[in-house]
Order: sequence, then structure tokens, then C-alpha cells
Amino acid sequence: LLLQADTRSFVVDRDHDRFLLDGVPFRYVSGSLHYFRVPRVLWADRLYKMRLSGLNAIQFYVPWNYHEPEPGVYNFNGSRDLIAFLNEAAKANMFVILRPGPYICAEWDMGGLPAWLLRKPKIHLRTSDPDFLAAVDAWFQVLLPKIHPWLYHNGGNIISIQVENEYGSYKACDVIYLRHLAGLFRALLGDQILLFTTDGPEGLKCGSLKGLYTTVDFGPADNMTKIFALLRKYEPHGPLVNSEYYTGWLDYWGQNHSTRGIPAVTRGLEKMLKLGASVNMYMFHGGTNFGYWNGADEKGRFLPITTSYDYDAPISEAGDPTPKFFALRNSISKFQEIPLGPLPPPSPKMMLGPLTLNLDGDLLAFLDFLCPHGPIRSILPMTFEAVKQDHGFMLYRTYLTQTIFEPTLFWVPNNGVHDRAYVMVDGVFQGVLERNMKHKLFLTGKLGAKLDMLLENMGRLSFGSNSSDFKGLLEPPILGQTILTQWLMFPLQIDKLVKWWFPLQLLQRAKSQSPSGPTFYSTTFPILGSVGDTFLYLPGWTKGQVWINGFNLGRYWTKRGPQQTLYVPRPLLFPRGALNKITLLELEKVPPQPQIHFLDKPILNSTLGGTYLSSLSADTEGAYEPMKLSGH
Ligand code: 6GJ
Repeated sequence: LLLQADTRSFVVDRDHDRFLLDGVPFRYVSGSLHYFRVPRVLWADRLYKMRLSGLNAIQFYVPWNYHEPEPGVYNFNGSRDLIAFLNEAAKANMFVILRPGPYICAEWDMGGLPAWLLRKPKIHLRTSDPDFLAAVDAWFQVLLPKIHPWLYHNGGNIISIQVENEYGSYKACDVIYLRHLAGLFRALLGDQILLFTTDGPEGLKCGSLKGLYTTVDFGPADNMTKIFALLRKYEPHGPLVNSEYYTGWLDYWGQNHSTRGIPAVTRGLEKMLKLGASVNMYMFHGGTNFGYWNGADEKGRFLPITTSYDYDAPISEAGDPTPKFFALRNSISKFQEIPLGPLPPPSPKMMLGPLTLNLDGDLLAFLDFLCPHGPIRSILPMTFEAVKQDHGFMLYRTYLTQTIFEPTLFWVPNNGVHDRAYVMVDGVFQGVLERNMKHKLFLTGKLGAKLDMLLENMGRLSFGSNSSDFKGLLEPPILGQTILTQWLMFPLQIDKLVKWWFPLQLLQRAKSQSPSGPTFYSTTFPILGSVGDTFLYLPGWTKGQVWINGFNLGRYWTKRGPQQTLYVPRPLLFPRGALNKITLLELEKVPPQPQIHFLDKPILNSTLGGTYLSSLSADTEGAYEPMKLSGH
């Protein structure tokens, strides 16, 4: 009987330790890129370059929090249009290995889980907790029917789907939860699609599940023979699969820039391909953590991920093929056919500046506009999650109930600053308190003075967090012997204000004050020559947030490094003399000359990281000594 021409299938052939695509032996050589870290207008460019490198598949996560900003509110538009991205991958002739979570890790805020889950503070994330499962079921009943038509056997390009993410690395090890997910995926996607799990070698025990194909992840420095032998205990037959072969590594603010050498990366890839394994390289293109989307890790110290997710990947953050790209293409060419066709040249880069920014005013001067509904009052401070503010900044205000004549210790017990607090007394900046750091402040002030703390959420723990990472003031601060109570919380809608421009009449009033603490600066500028990708450089600035033409470009932390420049994709900029607007919220201290530059190359590896690490012992006694990070 002839196979029906349209019988499409992607299966595991356990008799010959391989995949079969439509009955023909198939091996994927895949690369990870995250649509949520690349503006939509650049998706096709990145995918085309990945195809030309010899990849025949791409692998990517779906961040739940990117698509369900509020319970029951969904966003699949613009750069969140997942279906459009699947379509771009199909146009680039790429198969897709999809990883919808619900937890994805990925150095993304809360590993992709929505912060609104924490409005039930006792929820047990990533377990069979009924509250968690109810939210997961509702989300997947929206997402998975969208995916269904894109499954390979239905005519699409999705050849396999991962359930959860490295669940074996999570303390809960709740098999009921994993079984629930597998059942839900089967119910909504049918019996044909290949479902799999991914774990590090130490996570295979709790992360694998009968009925889901077991895969592993490891990097160039790991013992491949040993790890694949361990994998064979779970999958005695079928193709060997490494779902995350690390081509580079992630960066944390305050730590040195991470790189991975080319020879080790290519050697490991060729060894796996020689074994007939299917491999996904994590990352092939890293992209950027725009806005507030970066996640964080905790290794003795709280370690937020930088805005750049360049990852020292084969395709740079700006989309340029690197020497590692050509080396990997050469390795792949020994096993797979490389598409012919010219590789696009690196994108045109642009230099501009220096530009002098104008003082718009202290953040406090705009409080009415930033918090139009007014403050929430509570005896004890409330978390971001309790007031339903997921990202960014919240102002906490109280009033001194006595005059403090002598400099008096001000601190927050139980490491209760999540994650940084910028402290003002009657609008005058006093200094910073930071999570896991024993910064101390000494304050004076008169009876009735305003004590303001601007709390910054630096991104929620994403890897293996053993507790929910609430943000804001988790404990009432202490001034001398007094526990400060009676708080006003102002959730701040900064992005709305920046996007829709500052009310001009307000700007005039605000300018009168001499800047102190969190302050807005901005300017407008035309681009008269040709527009190109560029890298915003802020020498002398300290730490803050940047918007270009209303787009939240991400965080800068010049003082701490290692990242010194922020990637500005050309499509964000208006050409031919039209005015572009840049707005900065500087949280600490501006340089004598409030100037910024646009460079034609990135600086991601400043030595300031070292300076910062050594400065810890100087100005912040007793601070945690930064851990020498062994790995992720
Ligand atoms: C993965 O955990 C994760 O699945 N990961 C890394 N793991 C290295 C573990 C070595 C002990 S490095 C960065 C990636 C991503 O976080 C990925 O989402």
C-alpha cells in the first residue's frame, strides 16, 4: 500500500537510534534564539543567517509572562506574535523545537512565570498546587490550540515540544505535576507530536517521565561520554539528543563578562554529530533583555542578568555573524549540506554624539503623573505583587514622627530590600540600600519630614529558585530603635509617562529644583546621515533606565559593568532629520557633563566589574564577598 503522499510524521526510530522524518532518517542541527529578545522587524534577518550557517532547525521558549500580562489578558501582537514568528521560521525553511514551559528559566524574569501568580503569596510554583495548576491549565488552553495547526503532522514546522524545563533541577520533584502537564499536552496536541524533557545530567532522575522522550543538556567542558552513557539509562534506544549545548554564557551585573572559546565549542559539536546525535546550540543568537525582562540568579549574592543577552553567541546581539559563526558553519558542513547563498554583511553601524541631555526634573516632581490613582496606605509596607505592580519601580513614603538630630542608622532587617532602594529625606538623596549587601545609611531629619524610598525591581530569580522572589520592601525599615510604620505605596507608571511625553507645563516647574537622586534627563536629536545600528554609551552616568522614542531599551549600570553600552537596533530610530527622543531615568548620580554617545561597536567586557568587586570591601563593610561563579 503506497504511503499517502501527505502522511507527515516525525518519530523516534528505536531500532536504529535515530529520528525519522516522513519515514526517512533525520538528524537536527538546531540553534536557539528567543523571539522575545529580538524586535519583530529583525526576526527574518536573524533566521536567514541561522539557516545559512547550516542549521535545519531552531529551538525557542514561549514565556508565559510575555503573553499573559494579567490573568485572562493575552497579548500575541507585534513582537509578541508567536504565530508570525513560526511563520518566519517556516519561510526560512527551518523546523521548530518548541519549549512552552510553563517554566522556561532562560535568564528571563521569574523564568517566564507571570508575577501575578504571587498575588497568592503561598502558591507553590512548579508543583501540583491546585492554584498553580488552575493558572497553567487556563494558559495552555489558550496557547496550545494556537500551536496545534503548526505541528509537523498537521502541515506545520513544529517537530517536537518540550514539557517543563529541567524540572529535575527543581527541589519539588513533584511527579504528579509533570504527569499533569504531559496529560494536558496530549489532550490539547494529540498523540502524534513528539513530547520530550530536558535536564542536566544531575536532573534526569526527577526530570524525566515515562512517555516523554528524555534529552540532556551539557556544554563543551563537560564529559560527553559519561553524560550520554547516563542518558542511555533513561533512553536505551533512540537518538542521543543534547537540547542545550552551550556556545557561550550569560552575564551578571558586577561580574566579569563571560566568553567560551571557539575550539572547545566546535570540537564538542563535531564529536556529537559524529555520534549521530541531534543537537541544539544554546544560544545561536542571544539578543537583548529589553525593558525590565531580565531574570536573576542567586549564589550567595543576588545576581541580576545584564540587559545584553549577547551570550558570546555565534550571531552577536546586533545580528552580526562572528568568527564563532564561521567556525561552527565549517563544523556543520562536515555533516550537513550548507545552503548556498551570500551571507549578508554585518549591518551598517552608526556613531553619533556626544549629545548633551537636559534636566527634566526629579522623579518626585512627577509623582502625580506617575501615580495618577494616588498611593495605597498600609501600616506595614506592601510588596509589588500585593499592589499588583509586576515590574519597574514603586515609591514607598512615610513621615518622621520625631526629629532626628544625630546621624542615625537606617536599615531594613531580614535582607528585606528587593532589590535596590534609593533613599530621600524631604527630596534630598541620602544613598542606596541593596539586597544581599550590608550597605548602611545614617539619616537626620526633622519631625514630619518625608522619608521616601524608591524601590527598584531588578528582575526575579529565574534559575532553580527555592522560594518566590517577591519585590519591594519585604520588611518595615528601622531608624535607630524605631520600626517605621504607616506607609504610602505609589506604584509608578513610568513607561506610560515617558511614552506619552512629559506634560510640558510640569517640566517648567520641575526644572527649578536642583537634581537629587532619581532624576529624568532627555533630549531630542535628528539623524542627518544614514541610520544604522548603534550602541548607547553613558560614560560617567551611574545606573538607570533608558527609553528611545518611547521604547524601553533596558537598564544601564555603567558604574558596575561589565556591560557599558546598550544595543540600539536601527529600526527604533527615525531617519532623515526627523527628531528622535531619548529619555534617561538616572537613579543615583549624573556626570558633571550630562552627555551620552552612540558608538559603532559594543562594550560588554569593561574591567569596571573588577573595580566594583574590589570596591565592595572598601565602602560597604561586611558586604557579601562576591562568589567566584563556577557556573550558572
Ligand atoms: C539552562 O539551565 C536553562 O534550561 N541554562 C543553563 N544551564 C547551565 C547549567 C550548568 C550547571 S546556562 C543558561 C541556560 C538557560 O538558563 C536555560 O533556560
